[in-house]
Amino acid sequence: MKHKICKDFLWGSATAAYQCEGAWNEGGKGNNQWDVFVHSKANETGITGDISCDFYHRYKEDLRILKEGGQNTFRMSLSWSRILPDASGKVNEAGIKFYRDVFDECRKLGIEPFVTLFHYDIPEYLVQIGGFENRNMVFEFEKYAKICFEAFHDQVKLWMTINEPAYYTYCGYLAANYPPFVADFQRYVNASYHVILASALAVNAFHETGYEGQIGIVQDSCYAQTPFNDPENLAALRKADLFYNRWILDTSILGVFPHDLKDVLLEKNIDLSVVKEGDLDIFRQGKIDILGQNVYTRKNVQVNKDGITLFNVNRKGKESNIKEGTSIGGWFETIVDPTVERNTWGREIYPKCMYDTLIGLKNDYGDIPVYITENGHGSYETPDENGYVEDEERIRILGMFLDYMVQAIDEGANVKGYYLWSTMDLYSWINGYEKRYGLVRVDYEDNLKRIPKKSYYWYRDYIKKIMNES
Ligand code: BGP
Repeated sequence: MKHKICKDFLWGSATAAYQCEGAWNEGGKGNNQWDVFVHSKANETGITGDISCDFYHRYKEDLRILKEGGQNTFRMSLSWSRILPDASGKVNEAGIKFYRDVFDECRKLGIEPFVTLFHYDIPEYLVQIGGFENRNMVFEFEKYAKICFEAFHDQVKLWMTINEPAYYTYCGYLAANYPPFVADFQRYVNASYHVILASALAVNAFHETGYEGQIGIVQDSCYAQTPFNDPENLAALRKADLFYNRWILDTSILGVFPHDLKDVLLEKNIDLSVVKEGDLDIFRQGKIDILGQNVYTRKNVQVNKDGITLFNVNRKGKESNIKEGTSIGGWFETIVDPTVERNTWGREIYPKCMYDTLIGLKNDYGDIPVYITENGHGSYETPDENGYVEDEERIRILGMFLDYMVQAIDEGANVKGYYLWSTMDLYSWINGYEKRYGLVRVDYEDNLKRIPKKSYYWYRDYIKKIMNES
């Protein structure tokens, strides 16, 4: 049987500005939320993204290696504070030049750039006004987005507004493991609302420019599921689905709020005065063209009966027994399923969530084009004496995810591209540099030398084989 993968399918890998660029105080860049955090006392490990893998100076080498690995597209994000370094609103021309040079290099090599405007790194002067808790942030984001469209529209045709709104505000305002380290449901709702409003404004602004291209948002969670079939658990499933997915998918794809979202939030006495008159029009006018879907793991849930709200995040990998999980008192809790393999950080390895999510999206939202914007496997790694890593575990696991993606495409899912996280080893937010995801090893002890891993060659061959069968 021939697979139904389109001939112009994009096969690539992904990065984000703060995690790979380095050059944190070079080229006129201003400080952002992560620069300030990693240089503060709150950063217990002292690990920073100051240099990281130094993509800023080595992008030509990284793009060449990517291309040689059979990939035809590269996902990256723009550093907001490299483009607008301070509150004056003056554009940093050196920042624009850097990104134009990167895109030129992409075009020269036949690599399609796939660009996210915001991946977790708010400029510090906007943190000072309260970040996304402040409604003005949405207009700041719109301004920034317009500057980017203007500066790069001739080079970039595929845009994403915001990376993982749900996970970003979950970590920053509930689990309190990313800046600004808050655990407060009301503040979480306020920030989350402004994030999706900002995205809709930027989508609308892009459409108004009339520039060629498409724009979307990057959703992080896979579809929620429950093994139970009784009304109580199905109601819990719906709440989990609202919490993880629907507030982003319905507003971005359909331009409306989920019909039951308000009532569910009112159960928790959430003040919804953050929603202003006229906002609905913004959502209606800001519908996305394409969806970015990150795929890491499933959300397997049941009803929560003990009323306890808890967010478990494993920061320490093998030094900790903590299993990743969430419970929201009275709503739902994630299930610890002992039959499912977990990674070193306690996260479920459940490749079928790729298939379930893609088929779910098709059933619920029709044929919106979907890009798998991230799919990866984090692990500790030991290279041989030549620096070569035989990452068999990554190959085994990502192979299963990919096969499920192909199966979903064969069954009609409208998938246009796939980005493996990550192009090379890079900074892993609170997990630093020991947790690695890259197709290419970065030797932090030896001048940031790049050494393709076994998975790099495997991915190249997988792409070739599957395209031959399509
Ligand atoms: C996603 C983020 C990425 C990346 C990845 C792996 O949520 O979009 O930026 O970091 O997860 O996460 P981590 O590095 O925390 O393991």
